Amino acid sequence: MADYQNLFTTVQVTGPIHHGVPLPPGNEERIGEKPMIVHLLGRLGNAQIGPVYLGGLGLISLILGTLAFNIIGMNMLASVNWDPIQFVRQLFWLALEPPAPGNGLGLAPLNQGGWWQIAGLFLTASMLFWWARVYRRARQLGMGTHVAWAFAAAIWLFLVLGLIRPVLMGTWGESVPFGIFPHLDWTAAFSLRYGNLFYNPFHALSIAFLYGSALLFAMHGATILAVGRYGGEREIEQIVDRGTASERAALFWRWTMGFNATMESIHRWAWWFAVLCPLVGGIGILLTGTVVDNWYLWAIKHGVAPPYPPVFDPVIDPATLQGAKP
Ligand code: 07D
Ligand code: 07D
Repeated sequence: MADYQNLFTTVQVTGPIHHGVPLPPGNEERIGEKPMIVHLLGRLGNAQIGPVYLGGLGLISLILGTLAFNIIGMNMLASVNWDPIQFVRQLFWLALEPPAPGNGLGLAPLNQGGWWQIAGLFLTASMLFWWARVYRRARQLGMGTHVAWAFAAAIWLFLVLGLIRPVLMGTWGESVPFGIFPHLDWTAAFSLRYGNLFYNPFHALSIAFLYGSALLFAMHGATILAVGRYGGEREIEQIVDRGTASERAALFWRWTMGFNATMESIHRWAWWFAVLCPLVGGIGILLTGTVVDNWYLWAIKHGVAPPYPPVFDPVIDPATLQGAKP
């Protein structure tokens, strides 16, 4: 028996090409006046490609981002003696490292972190221009700026990791290298150096929001697909009427858990969970090394973690040992 199922299949209805609403005066023309229909992309999302709005902010952001990306790539290529084979083979291990800790906040020689500083400057500027683009595009379409503020939460963590905290610590050496595995090594080393990030309550909160985001996304995606047979993804006409897919979706959760979201509130939950993940994370990173030097000892002091039973020697703060300070 043919069953209605929608986990992998999509219906692609192709109508007249749609350009979207006109933009207010002061905007540029959109690029790609003859949009394309790509069937394979239609299986993922919408089949129509373009038109796209580039604009000044978009152009600057793309140029700066490309510059940063190329500086990082060229430095990685130089680190394997300009050998393209080794570049591909070792790509995941290659890095563009920040200046050494001893250099403080000054400009470093190009090959001792200077390129990292330039790439970081371009990447940061590119990100901020893209943020401004997201903000302005939303305004020009008469939308709220919710996407921009959610993006700002991610940029906040990014700035804490690579700019704000290093400046507070007084050295670029505290910031993250560019590179796939090198940035993971940095993350592990950071946790170890500051006494195990698991004892940082903001890291724990960030994880709860990360896992919560995945849970909410799974519940929401599943619920809407489950009422797709009643047109549940067509939210507007669903909100007010009895007997709709929307009402079934709500009843499903009320009868399963005793409580349900509404068509609006579920998106608010999603927004807050996603936003709070990097937002509280950034607070946790900002406190590390500036206010709290060792999260494990902090946790013992505040009764968060139990001290080891007295059969062991007392735990010594490694920062008090000889050779710990540079
Ligand atoms: C799926 C949207 C698409 C985005 C993608 C990322 C680049 C980098 C450039 C080599 C969910 C595009 C990647 C442009 C290439 C160069 C120079 C988003 C989706 C596909 N990380 N991290 C990854 C970044 C930090 C950590 C992957 C960026 C912190 C751990 C990818 C930043 C810490 C793990 C990546 C950043 C940290 C990763 C997949 C910036 C703590 C993994 C990302 C700008 C937060 C995972 C090999 C993904 C992995 C992973 C990018 C920062 C920890 C390369 C751009 C310093 C533990 N990180 N990361 O899917 O597989 O995101 O690593 O701050 O296990 Mg990371
Ligand atoms: C990275 C925001 C910046 C990204 C931006 C995007 C481009 C791409 C290109 C389009 C993700 C820029 C995009 C440039 C353009 C294209 C192609 C957001 C970012 C602006 N941890 N941990 C977190 C867990 C441990 C450590 C957060 C779990 C260990 C450090 C998250 C575990 C140690 C840091 C989290 C675990 C450790 C974190 C990240 C388990 C390592 C951070 C949230 C189960 C041994 C970061 C407070 C996020 C943070 C962070 C999860 C373990 C270290 C919740 C589940 C104990 C140093 N960890 N972690 O949104 O905020 O990232 O901590 O073990 O800095 Mg952790």
